[in-house]
Amino acid sequence: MQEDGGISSLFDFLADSTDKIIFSDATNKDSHVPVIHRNEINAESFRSNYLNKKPVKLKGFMNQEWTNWTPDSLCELFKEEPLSVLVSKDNKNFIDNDITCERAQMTNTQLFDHVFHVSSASKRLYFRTTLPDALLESVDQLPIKTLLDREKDNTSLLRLWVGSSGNVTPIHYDRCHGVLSQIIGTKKITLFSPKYTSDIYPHESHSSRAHCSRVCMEKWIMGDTYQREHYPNFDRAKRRECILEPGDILYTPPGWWHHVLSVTPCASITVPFDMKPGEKIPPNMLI
Ligand SMILES: O=C(O)CCC(=O)C(=O)O
Repeated sequence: MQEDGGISSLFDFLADSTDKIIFSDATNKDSHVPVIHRNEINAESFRSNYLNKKPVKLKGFMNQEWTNWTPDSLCELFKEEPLSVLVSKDNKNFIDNDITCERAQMTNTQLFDHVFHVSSASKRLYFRTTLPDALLESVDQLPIKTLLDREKDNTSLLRLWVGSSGNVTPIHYDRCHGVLSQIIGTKKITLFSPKYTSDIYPHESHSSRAHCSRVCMEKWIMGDTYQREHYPNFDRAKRRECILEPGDILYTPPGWWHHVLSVTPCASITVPFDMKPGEKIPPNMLI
């Protein structure tokens, strides 16, 4: 697949899927997240151009050993434990709460066989877990740490995400710097600047979902009457799109809204870096 211009080449791949709509909807006002190769950036230029400013896709920042992980070798890391896995109530959207998801217990082979070898459309699964030691060692080697200048971050915040093709993490923002590192499979991420917050229609500020949008992007794009009537300004929010493939890393600044679609079965690692005192807090995080 080509670099981010490869969005159109995903059409065939998604034939007969409603997700196709997302790929076909790109308009002139949408744009792609910039792509930077390791030899084109250093810590200083990263800080002046991207840190706390805008998302960027980074290539060449993951060691080979990361992308050598396979479904089978990841599966082996979990053979001792029964796994608690998210099952989406609408078989599409995954937020870790009782409104959106239930939990199922299964063994490592049941999970990995289902996600990677069974057609997942009937029952999509998302497994989100802290990192086993073998993966933590790989994260310690992550060259992106030199860009972010964060050597001593809290490793308990790191997560491995293993999920089915078609899984959606709906539009939300995080309070930390996000580093989404793709190990297996392809994800499509759509991002919106915090300046579009009113067009994103967040849940009430006092609710536990204040960092989540009320808009269902897929339904909105397909012209769903309820969505169009209740969230009429959603298309004022300029979308930035990014395709992540194994070895790619997406940096997302705090407060940036994002929507993540797993285009294929995927394994990714999220490396959240807390904001430092003195960093400018986006207005949507202050509400
Ligand atoms: O990969 C996903 O499904 C969601 C990841 C995400 O939202 C994040 O890293 O902030």
